[in-house]
Amino acid sequence: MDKKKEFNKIIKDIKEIKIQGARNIARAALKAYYLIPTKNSKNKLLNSRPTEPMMQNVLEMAGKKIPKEKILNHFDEAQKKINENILKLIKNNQIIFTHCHSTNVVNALIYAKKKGKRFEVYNTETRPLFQGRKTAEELKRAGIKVTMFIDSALGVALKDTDIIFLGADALLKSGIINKIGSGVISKIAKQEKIPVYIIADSWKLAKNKIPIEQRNLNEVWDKAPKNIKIKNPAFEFVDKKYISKIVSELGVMGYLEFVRKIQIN
Ligand code: RUB
Repeated sequence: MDKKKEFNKIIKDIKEIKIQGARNIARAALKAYYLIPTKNSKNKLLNSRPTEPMMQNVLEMAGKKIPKEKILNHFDEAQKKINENILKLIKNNQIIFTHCHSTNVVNALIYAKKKGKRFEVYNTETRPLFQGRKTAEELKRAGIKVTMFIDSALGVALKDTDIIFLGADALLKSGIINKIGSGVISKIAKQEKIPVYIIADSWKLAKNKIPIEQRNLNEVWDKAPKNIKIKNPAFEFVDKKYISKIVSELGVMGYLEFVRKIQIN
């Protein structure tokens, strides 16, 4: 495939959510940028998903001539540290709840399993695009016991849950943004006294205001009758007061400590 074709294919796949999750989007955007490293391609990439700070951050670094290897290596190096950090949090025989699909979360759980931790996972299917199925399949392939619930059963699922791991798309001073549903999960968790851990690479820090992405209405109801109003917000804010700890490559920290460490404005 020539460079232009490959570049356009990556943009198309990001727009159509074939490439999904903050980390995968940032990685794919970098790959595309290095194929055609111009200001124009950077703008095209930024516009393909304007709500992804990790993509914004890595493209900014790439534009500043920070060595390609240094940026590319970060993803796996950060994941390795996250994996080690998460290990300390999981106790044997726990039920861990997760939502949507987060590479940072899934990789860390697979690592914990490899290291001999015994636990099972409850997850949600995550309508309308069902990214929860991707999570369930990947965990199952790694030999982890998974039980999937429809989204509206999350209250039931949380009744048996010991600990919640959520990914993040954006890390803000006041909290995080993650897949729609993360807000209500965190509120129930607080009420039920279930700890909520955000598992995220610190490069997801948001330097600009991040709008909540509103997605295609057809995802919710294809060919819906004209007079029915549909909303499809894809992400949701989780206030720091609901976050027990954030697990990043920098360690396991309270949210305020983390904010101070990475200096979010
Ligand atoms: C994915 C999602 C993930 C974060 C973090 O939403 O909300 O929790 O992006 O993922 P979508 P990761 O599928 O709509 O992109 O850990 O992979 O960066």
